[in-house]
Amino acid sequence: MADGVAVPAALDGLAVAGVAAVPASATVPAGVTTPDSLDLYRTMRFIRRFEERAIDLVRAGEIFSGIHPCIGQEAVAAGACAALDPDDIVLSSHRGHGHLLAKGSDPGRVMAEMAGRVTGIDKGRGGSFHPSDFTSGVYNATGTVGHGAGIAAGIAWAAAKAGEPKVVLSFFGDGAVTQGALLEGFNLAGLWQLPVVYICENNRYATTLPVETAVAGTITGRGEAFGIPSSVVDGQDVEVVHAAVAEAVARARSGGGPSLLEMRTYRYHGHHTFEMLVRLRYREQAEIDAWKERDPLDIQAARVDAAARERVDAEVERELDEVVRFAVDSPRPDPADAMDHYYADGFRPRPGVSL
Ligand SMILES: Cc1ncc(C[n+]2csc(CCOP(=O)(O)OP(=O)(O)O)c2C)c(N)n1
Repeated sequence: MADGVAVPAALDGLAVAGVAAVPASATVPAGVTTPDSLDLYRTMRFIRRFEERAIDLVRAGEIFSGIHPCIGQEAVAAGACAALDPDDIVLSSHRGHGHLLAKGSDPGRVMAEMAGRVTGIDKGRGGSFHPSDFTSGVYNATGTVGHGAGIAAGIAWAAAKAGEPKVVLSFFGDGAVTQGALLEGFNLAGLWQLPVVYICENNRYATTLPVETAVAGTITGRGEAFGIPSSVVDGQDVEVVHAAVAEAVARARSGGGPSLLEMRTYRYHGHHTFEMLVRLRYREQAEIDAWKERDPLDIQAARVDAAARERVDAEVERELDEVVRFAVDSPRPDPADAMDHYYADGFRPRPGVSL
């Protein structure tokens, strides 16, 4: 594990100021296994190439609805999920492919879901935006920005009541911190000391809205207001992310309550692949280029053996060939089944009530 990295002067003024102060002290807590640096690199490489392949499928018309790529933000998903146990729960968002893959979802079934195929994790009903995968512990990503924070508190409360040692990791963007529902979730998590780790992926934009034009005060201040230990983390460095999340997870698991971690990161692509068609002028190319100077894959690649990294890159390509083949070759749902799988097994709406 690295001891943390200094933030280059080139990034001053891009809202990463203050990042260096936090990761330097982020160390993996005693008793927690340190992930292998090459494994972390592999997860990030897999997420990036998976999404690049998915963008190809959008262009080819195999994925109809487009996607929200997390390219550039891979260190957050990879580092955070590496700090979880298989039984822990992840609440994701509309930008959730990286969370699913890092938590252990079957990549072929995730791609098939994005392509609307019956072999997908939600039988092709959830698509790229609203996936859930109960086998890997990734619960439904609601389309309503900010609402996952309350659902996370509810799941954590239920687990605590049941005496299960689960931790819930709730991902959301900087746009979500302006939603009232998120503060309701923070309040309950703080009040009842629930085992939730809130992770804000501050990629600086909510669709086209820059964070500094939308968010009053600070993001961490919102956690502190509810008595939740809150800190800013360098979201470009997967080992720093892992150490910070591992510390928060250990505290939550031992009854120490919630945490809020604001990960400073950046998305290279548009908000959604519709930006491939429409050039939205809300950020300068120079800003994108400056963030690419601290690309999360490059930071991690410098820590691993070059030959091992090349081997991993080749393995990832071979695996993704299979993933894409599986998704594209899988059948689409039969329109006659359109109303199936709306409800949880065993649940039926009351007669006369339409939900
Ligand atoms: C309550 C609510 N308001 C608006 C929207 C429309 N919307 C979808 S994604 C998005 C931007 C979210 O930005 P952020 O939370 O920063 O996440 P990011 O897209 O950057 O990952 C918005 C406004 C929504 N889905 N829900």
